[in-house]
Amino acid sequence: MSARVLVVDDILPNVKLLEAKLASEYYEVLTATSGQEALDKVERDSPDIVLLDVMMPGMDGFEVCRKIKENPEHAHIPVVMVTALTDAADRVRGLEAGADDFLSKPLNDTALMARVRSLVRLKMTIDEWRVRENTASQLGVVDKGGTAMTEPVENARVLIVDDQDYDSEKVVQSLEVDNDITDIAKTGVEAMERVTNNDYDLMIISLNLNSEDGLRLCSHLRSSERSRSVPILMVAGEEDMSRIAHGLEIGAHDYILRPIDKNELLARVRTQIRRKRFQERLRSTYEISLSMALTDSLTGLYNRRYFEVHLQKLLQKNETSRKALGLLMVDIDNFKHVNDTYGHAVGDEILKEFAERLQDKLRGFDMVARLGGEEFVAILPDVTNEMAHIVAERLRTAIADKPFTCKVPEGSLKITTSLGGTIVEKGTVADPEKAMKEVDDALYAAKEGGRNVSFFHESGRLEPTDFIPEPRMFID
Ligand code: GH3
Ligand code: MG
Ligand code: MG
Repeated sequence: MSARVLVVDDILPNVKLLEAKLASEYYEVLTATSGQEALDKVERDSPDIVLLDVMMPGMDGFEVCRKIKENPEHAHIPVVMVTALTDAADRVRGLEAGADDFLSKPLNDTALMARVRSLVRLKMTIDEWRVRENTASQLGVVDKGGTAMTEPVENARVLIVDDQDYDSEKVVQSLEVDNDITDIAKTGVEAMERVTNNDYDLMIISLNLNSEDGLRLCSHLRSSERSRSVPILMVAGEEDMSRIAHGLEIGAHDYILRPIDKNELLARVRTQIRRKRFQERLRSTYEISLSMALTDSLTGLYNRRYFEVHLQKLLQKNETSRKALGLLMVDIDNFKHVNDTYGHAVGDEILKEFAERLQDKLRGFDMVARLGGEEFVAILPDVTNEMAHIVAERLRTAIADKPFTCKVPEGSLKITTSLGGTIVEKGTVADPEKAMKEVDDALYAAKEGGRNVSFFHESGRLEPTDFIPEPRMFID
């Protein structure tokens, strides 16, 4: 996963050192040597994460962090304070300024990379929801400004998994300040049971359980449907650094070292709860708004209105992205004939099933919309030419290879579809009309070419024989 990291330090050799480490892991690195320069770059280059030195002349790291977090446009960019200070009071000051984490100098490489990776992953998830909510707000179905992270942190429900009474008591006491409800589980089995019966906002898990591996439990909770989106805060000792790194890798959100500092714990807990609630709100307003105005009532797919705004956004994103984007126009062949022969109701049945088959054959983050009539469109982010061709042929055969069951005397109808495609290369200036004209022309060529065929703007007609799946070794 590539991401843009902004490194801020007033001492140039420190900047260079971090830049080299991150660049060797294929991160794109931006640098700044003062607080003001850092703020300018946040504004201009929207980094995915900021590594921020605390001690700088003029504006110090705390102030820079506060300024980033005060701006609703930037509040969700994770900030990691890089500091020589190990004093708990300073950590708390940083967390209060909104920092997402701390790293101490000299930097431990494992901790650095694990941290950067897990915070970037979190940000990208939130980014995705922000783009979608933003689309919704442009369409006027949700309030503008809904993308600021201003959720309350109190009255949360927290699960503590720890068999050391001393630690769990300390956690319970710390969280009382926020009026949180806490449950304690002493074993993994107990934890899984609790999770099945309750909705938690956060799970705090010890990596030093007596009878089992806390990491295994974290991984279990990550993969279980019920607890997948509940953040995990790990509790461990300094000597567990590599296991902590592993935990962040498999999806835990944060960690705290023993002896637990109550203020630090509270600050970290609040950050996780705020993020979770923020993400939940984005998701739910998004879902409500969509069902209100942006879907097609017959097929449940996105409608043209949503598609046009979303395509514009994705194309704009594509200007600076490293990935190409595929666009497919999919139109049922001779559909008028179906309607004229069997009536509109049968036509509608076919349209529904057609939409389901398309959706079935696409990835979760591909987007398919019904433009109107029997004309559909799919956006495939992050594809190569070859992948886009495979997808087009997969969609074509998903329609042609199996007759559609519907209320006709024959019991089913053979339906085919033609597809027009284009690839928008990375770094292309956004031009939705041009992309749409390309797929339109390609679709026209597919129809001219006899129908039940895929045609790409760049590479012409696809030969179905090039896309036959490998024969199976054993055929029964
Ligand atoms: P081609 O292979 O060239 O695409 O031919 P076609 O007949 O599919 O295309 P044409 O655009 O001439 O006709 C589209 C038909 O789709 C017209 C109309 O009968 C039908 N249609 C459009 N919207 C709906 C709908 O919502 N429900 C039903 N049942 N039919 C629809
Ligand atoms: Mg048609
Ligand atoms: Mg048509």
